[in-house]
This record gives sequence, structure tokens and C-alpha cells, in this order.
Amino acid sequence: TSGFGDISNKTFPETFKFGAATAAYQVEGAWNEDGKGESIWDKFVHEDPTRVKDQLNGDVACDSYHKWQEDIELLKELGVKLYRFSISWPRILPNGTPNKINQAGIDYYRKVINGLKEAGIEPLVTLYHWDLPVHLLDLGGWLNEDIADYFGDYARIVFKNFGDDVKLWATINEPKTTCMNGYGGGSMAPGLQLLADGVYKCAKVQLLAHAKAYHIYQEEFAATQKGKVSIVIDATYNEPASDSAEDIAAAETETEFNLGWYANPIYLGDWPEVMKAQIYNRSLQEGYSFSRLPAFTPEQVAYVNGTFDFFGLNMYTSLIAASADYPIGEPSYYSDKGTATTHGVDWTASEADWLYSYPAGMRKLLNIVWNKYNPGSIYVTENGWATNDTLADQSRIDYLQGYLSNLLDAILEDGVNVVGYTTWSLMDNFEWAQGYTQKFGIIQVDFDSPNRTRTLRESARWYQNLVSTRCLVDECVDS
Ligand code: PNW
Repeated sequence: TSGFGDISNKTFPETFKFGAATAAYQVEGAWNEDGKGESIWDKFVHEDPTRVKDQLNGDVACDSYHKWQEDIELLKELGVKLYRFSISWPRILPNGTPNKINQAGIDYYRKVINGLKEAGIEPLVTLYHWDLPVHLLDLGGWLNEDIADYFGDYARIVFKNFGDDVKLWATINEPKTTCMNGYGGGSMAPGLQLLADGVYKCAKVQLLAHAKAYHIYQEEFAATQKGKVSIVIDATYNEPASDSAEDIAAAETETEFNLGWYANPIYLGDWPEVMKAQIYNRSLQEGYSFSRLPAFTPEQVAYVNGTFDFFGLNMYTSLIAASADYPIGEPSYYSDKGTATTHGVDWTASEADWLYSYPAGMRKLLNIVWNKYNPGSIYVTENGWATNDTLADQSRIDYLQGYLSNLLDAILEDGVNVVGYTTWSLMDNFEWAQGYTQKFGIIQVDFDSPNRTRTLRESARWYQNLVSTRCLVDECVDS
């Protein structure tokens, strides 16, 4: 079945926070204005425009660097009480080091945060949504453990400047997608293809960097600022392809190599056992004398373990997982994992080739996260749908309604403490290697006009109604 149950006719709890999300490189533009340094995305798209499907880039994007007031007006119009956005590291520290702070960058985010405050909208701020300063790439980027120290210095400056007004922090957005696409497949900056030897090191460095920022907050800011810090992890719900023991194990392995890869070290301590065992065994058979999965020292396990105040979950889609044989040959994350994945035949396709709608996966994944990791509370920090440019985006409404109904069931029926939701995205933006060919916004942006005119889609009207009624259907009963 497609997993569509009846849409819940209960209301969302009064305390539940609805919001919307964006990320700096995808919306800001002004890539070289007012002292901003070059990021790895600036370099990646300028060096070889063919890396992006429409050969366009984020030089201007939604021009939110200049149009932030308009963005806040749109948030107000939607009625949301939460806005997730990210800070551009090289806008604050042009070469990534604390040696030179760009005051214009500080001023920009200060204005945005003040504007949100006046509008009664709470900021949820991501420190790193993929735009590493180029200078730090020259040092090895996320393959060099020293980057954790640089990240700590950057985080301290941000906490110090904005922590009086920002109480929800996400350190790193989707370390898995960064490492798999930036250091594995190579479709994203910095474009390295190190699926066997780079992706696990990248993961370790990002986890150490996250933990560093978390500890700095706890030691230097938590007592006075009283905010919450966590990481944002993207994950799929993985359904076994059949009732066979092999496929059931494959779905579990799929989850451990994706969600567990990052969540286990932070919420339980250390890599998942199945990753340790399978990567070590494959490495030996491939001729290595060591595991390609770099071990955490016991001190590092303890340093990373427990570095969360909530769970930030990006959830878009699900997979059907089966066990698969990968003969020993080219070493790779995929052969280490040993699964084959597809999507359900009756799941609706979006404009993005990886994104299919399976609403029940939302409830199932929330239960897994809740029961396995005991995070105390969960924010769904991204969830959204890709369409073409149309304003009549009924497929997005169907998707959001189905996923949010399952999210609500998880809260009311299963007791999962989901406290907030920021849909991806507030508006169309630069969709990385897909350029402007895929639209994720509930608000349309006209990238052909210098104004970057923003227009509410039908889904934005629908979301506006949901936010004000807390109800997914025409009429709700009290929850
Ligand atoms: C997110 N998946 O990445 C990113 O955080 C956003 O910046 C991006 O615009 C958005 O998704 C839409 O692509 C993901 O395969 C990419 O499950 C792929 C997956 C999940 C998240």
C-alpha cells in the first residue's frame, strides 16, 4: 500500500511550532559583497559551471542578503513562529579563522535576528550548511581533524554575538549528505570522489567538530544563554523488501549505515557495530591492514557521546532495502553496506529523482528515532517536496498533508515528543547540483526578474491555513 492512511482530524498541540527553512548559500547571494570570503560552493560552481545542471550558481540566488525584510514579511504572512536559516561561515570569518572577523557579516545576521524578534518568530540557526571557507579546504577540509578546532572557534564567535537572542542551534546540517556527495560521489563541493577512503574520515571529522561546538556552548554559554544545541541528521525510513531474514537484516543495516552512522556516536556512543564489523572485514579482504572506518579513541567516544539537547531530523523519503552481494573488488561505502535499495512501486514520484512520497515512513522513522536514541525532543528541521515552477502545486499539498498527518499520529498515538517542524523550503532556491531546475519552495521565486519576485503557491496558502487552525482537514476535533 502507499501508506496513505486517513488524514488525522485531530489538532496539533498548542505548543507545537510550525516553521520554514532555508540555507545561506541557497538563498543569500551577495557571494562576494561586504567582505565575505569565498566558500567551497563559490569555488565549485565558478571553476566549472557544468557541475550544475543549468550551469547557474548561487551568486545572487534569492538575493536574501538584500531582501531579508521581504523574507520576514513572508514568514509573518504564513503565520509561522519558527524560522530555520543558516549562517555563512565565510561571511563571518572570510578565511575561516578567527583572526579576521567581518563586521558587515555580523551586522547582517544581527539585522535578520532583530527583525525576526520583532516579528515574534523564533530563529533556529544552523552554523554549517555546506559553505566551508576555501582556506580551510586548502588545509584538507573535512578530511583534516584540525577543522574541528576551527569550527569551534567559529561557533564561539557566533554564540557570543547572537546567543542572547538565538536559543536553538544546529551545528552541522546533514553530515551524511556532505560526506557522501562532497567527499564520496563528488556531485557537491568540494567534488572529491573518495567513496572508500574519504567518506568515513569526513564523518569522523564532522562529528568531532559538532562535539567541539557543543562542548564550547555548554562550558562557556549555556549557563547564561540557556539555549539548546544539536546536529541535524537526514535519514530515510527503510522498509525490508520481503519477510526474509536477509532483507530484514538489510533494512536494519541500511538504517545503521545512514541514520546510525551519525546518530549512534552522538546519542549512544561510537559507530554502529555492523559498520565496524563489515568495513573492517571488507578492508582486510581488499588488502588493507586496517579498517577504512577510522576508530574513535575511547576519549573521542566519550567526547562525542551525549552532545545533544534535541534531535534535528531531516526527513523526505523512504527506501525499500534488500540484501545484495558485492564481490570483492573496488572498495566503496556501497559494498561495505551490502544492500540494494529502491522505492515502492506505488509511491508518488517528485521532480527530484531521489524523492518519492511514502507518508507512513514519517511516523515509522520518528518512532525509531524516539525509541532508539531517547533524544527528549525532536524537531523535524526539513521535510518537503520538489515540483516544477507551477503555482498550482497540489502534489506538494498532498505530500505535506500525508507526512504531517503521520507526524501528528506519532505525537498523539505513539507519544513521540515532536515539538517543531520547519518545512523545506520557505521559497525556491539554488538546489545545489540541480541549480534552479527543481523547486522546493512553498513560495515561488522568479529567478528571471532582478526583483526575485516571491509569490505564494497554493501550498503556501494551505500551510498558512494549517498554521492558524492547527488542523489538517476541513474540521478538526480537539486532540
Ligand atoms: C537536503 N535524501 O538534502 C538539504 O539539506 C537541502 O539543502 C536541500 O535543498 C534539500 O534537501 C532538497 O534536496 C537532502 O536523499 C538531500 O534523502 C537528499 C536527501 C535528503 C536530504
